[in-house]
Amino acid sequence: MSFSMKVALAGALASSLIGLGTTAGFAAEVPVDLSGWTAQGYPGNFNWVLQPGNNAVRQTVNGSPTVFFSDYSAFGNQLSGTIQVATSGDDDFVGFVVGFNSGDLTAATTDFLLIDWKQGNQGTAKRGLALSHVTEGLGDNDGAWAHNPAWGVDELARGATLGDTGWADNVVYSFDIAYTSSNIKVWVNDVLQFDVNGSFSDGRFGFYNYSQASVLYAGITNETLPPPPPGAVPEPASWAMMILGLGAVGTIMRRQQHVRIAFA
Ligand SMILES: [Ca+2]
Ligand SMILES: [Ca+2]
Repeated sequence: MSFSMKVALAGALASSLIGLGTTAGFAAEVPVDLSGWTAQGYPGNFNWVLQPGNNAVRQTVNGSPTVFFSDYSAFGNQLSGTIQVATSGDDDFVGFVVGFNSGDLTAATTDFLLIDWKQGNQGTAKRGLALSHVTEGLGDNDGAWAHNPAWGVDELARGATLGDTGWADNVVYSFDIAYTSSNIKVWVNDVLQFDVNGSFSDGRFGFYNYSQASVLYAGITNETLPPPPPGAVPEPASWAMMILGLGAVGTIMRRQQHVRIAFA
């Protein structure tokens, strides 16, 4: 092969690689500046401390449900980073909210998703990773604690491999959360834990703690997801129907519930 042919081939190869890069994706993971995010919870029951560089945050209080949520909408985005419970103390809930709107913890009516992960079994609170639909706010009660549908927290799924496995002390886990109007996927350490279709609401990404101190989120990035393929049809059906059914049961059961008031 002549030198000129080699040059031409190399040029063609380079062009096709560039073409792949632009058409097939390789969307950039962009570091997220957390200085514009918002902390919410019950007064005196949370403390989200931004870390140097504004790309990590540590929550220090063992208290009622609290969130630290993004300054951009979650639809069409994938949030990634690491989560670590940087202590051997306690065994409670850490995780995320998705499609969250400011004020949702205490709102009477809500429509967001909760991804929570408990280290140990404790009374009605189950260890492991769960995905739930939250319809009546998220207080210090059997909704957040036991995923009781009577309190507007309806479990949609347990994690594929972590559904009955708690987080370990001081271990750094990677996470990825991809969210659209019709699907949510969640990976932990690159293992797909949830791939759930539904008819979801827009709102923010947020970090979530409940009754767990010393939780560090770091190396946070965001990636814009490619648009859904043409003709992709959302599937609002199955879990929405299930929630309607559970909602009816929840209404009947509501009177029997007790509010949790102590952090254990
Ligand atoms: Ca606790
Ligand atoms: Ca505990």
